[in-house]
Amino acid sequence: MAKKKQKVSKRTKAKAASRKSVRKVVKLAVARKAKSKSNGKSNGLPRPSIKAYGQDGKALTGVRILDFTHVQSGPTCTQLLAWMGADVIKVERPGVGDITRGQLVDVKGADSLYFTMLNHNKRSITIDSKHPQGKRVLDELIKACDVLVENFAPGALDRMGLTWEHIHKLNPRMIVASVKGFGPGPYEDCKVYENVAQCAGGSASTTGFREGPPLVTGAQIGDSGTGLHLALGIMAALYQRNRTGRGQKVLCAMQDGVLNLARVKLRDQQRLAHGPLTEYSQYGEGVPFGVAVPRAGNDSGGGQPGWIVKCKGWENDPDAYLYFITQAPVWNEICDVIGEPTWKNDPDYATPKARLPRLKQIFARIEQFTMTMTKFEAMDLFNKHDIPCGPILSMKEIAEEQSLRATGTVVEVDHPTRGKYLTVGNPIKLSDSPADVRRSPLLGEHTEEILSKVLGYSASQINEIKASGAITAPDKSKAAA
Ligand code: CAO
Repeated sequence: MAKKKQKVSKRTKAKAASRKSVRKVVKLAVARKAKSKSNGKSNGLPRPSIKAYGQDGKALTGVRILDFTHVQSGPTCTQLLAWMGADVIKVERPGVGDITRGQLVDVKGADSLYFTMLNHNKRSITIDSKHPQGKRVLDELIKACDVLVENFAPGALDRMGLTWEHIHKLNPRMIVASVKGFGPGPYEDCKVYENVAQCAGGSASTTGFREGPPLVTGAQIGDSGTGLHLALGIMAALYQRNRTGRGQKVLCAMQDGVLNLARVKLRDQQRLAHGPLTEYSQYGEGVPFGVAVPRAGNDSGGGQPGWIVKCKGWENDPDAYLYFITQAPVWNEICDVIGEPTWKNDPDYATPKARLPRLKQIFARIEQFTMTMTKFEAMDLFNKHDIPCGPILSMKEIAEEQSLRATGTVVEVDHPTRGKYLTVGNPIKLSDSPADVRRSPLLGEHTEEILSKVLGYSASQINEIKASGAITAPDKSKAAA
């Protein structure tokens, strides 16, 4: 009897095993079929969405950012991530907030444009990160977020107790992204602002006119430039996390970011060892080069010489100028348009090399011509002949430019305390993830919403946290009494 039972169970087992292997074969066949349907390029990704473009969420839908940034560099980064669909939770000090809320104020009692223009599409929660109860709330937020972004002074995050070790113990998937002024080295402990980075990153030394002092540029290459670099690093870390399951540190030093944007100047530094930089005006002017890359005025940074020339009205309008490029392939057209047809075959002008020592004189002739027309007329005329050039646009002209409004690059936003204002929208256009620009949050506007909806705290727990003083500013009247 026992033997019979044994035999039956052996048979049942064998049958089950064969059923299992049949199932396996069927599964493999299905997988193979699916693979062949997609041209053998099965990569484990979902099938293409059938929803209309722009209707299937945003690029970063589902990514939650714990935004500890302030001033400009960090907020630039998190604003970009927010425009791409991330849920950005900006943590601010109770009663104080990001210092820029109150800097360069134009409308009394309202958040400044400095703040509003860098913090769109975010939510604001106020937490005192040094208060024990505040620390507990932050720990919960760390568990609920994918990325922590910060640009505090060196060491400040650690002083809050938010070390890499602490964060990673709570959430091993967390990406911790930081902007600092300098990378590891002699200056790593220094606080840094925009212009310090422009100076330390090689931009200031190579900007301006040869005869003048170093110059900083209006474009915020130290702050916003580094914020852009950081956003790219975060994207890459998120992508890598899909494979590894773990977070990592992302560090962008402002000095490095500026140097990256000024890399053509490090190129020129090395070219100096092989002779003068012939495309710099000073070569044509016979001024010897020193040991370092000089300031190049308005010389173009590439192999096609360019300069800024005056246009009609320059005497009264500081922006009546045009950037003109003597691009070699259209040299004949340039000669014809400006009325110097003989230059086409003149050995002193016919080749780019022959022109290099004569650039000052060539641009003076071009300027004589452009001074007879407005910058916009000049732009129209030269572009008809494929000659590259660009009008110097003032911020007023840019603000009024309708084509920038049409693309969402310049956007009008309404704000409850300051009213309507213009801002720069997302300059990165994604066809399946269009950015809508929503106003910046008021200080602590979403504190309760985040505590209840993100962290799941009950009303009584929220009241308890409030009473502890961890999320509200101390009552000044009580303190004075
Ligand atoms: N609760 C409690 N304390 C908070 C807080 C919160 N929610 N948020 C910030 N703080 C505290 C910090 O912990 C820090 O305190 P400690 O010095 O005691 O540790 C303090 O606020 C000030 O932070 P900070 O030193 O970063 O700010 P700062 O105004 O002195 O310096 C800046 C500003 C920009 C120079 C500095 O943050 C910095 O060098 N950042 C890195 C580089 C950078 O991004 N620069 C570009 C800025 S944009 O131009």
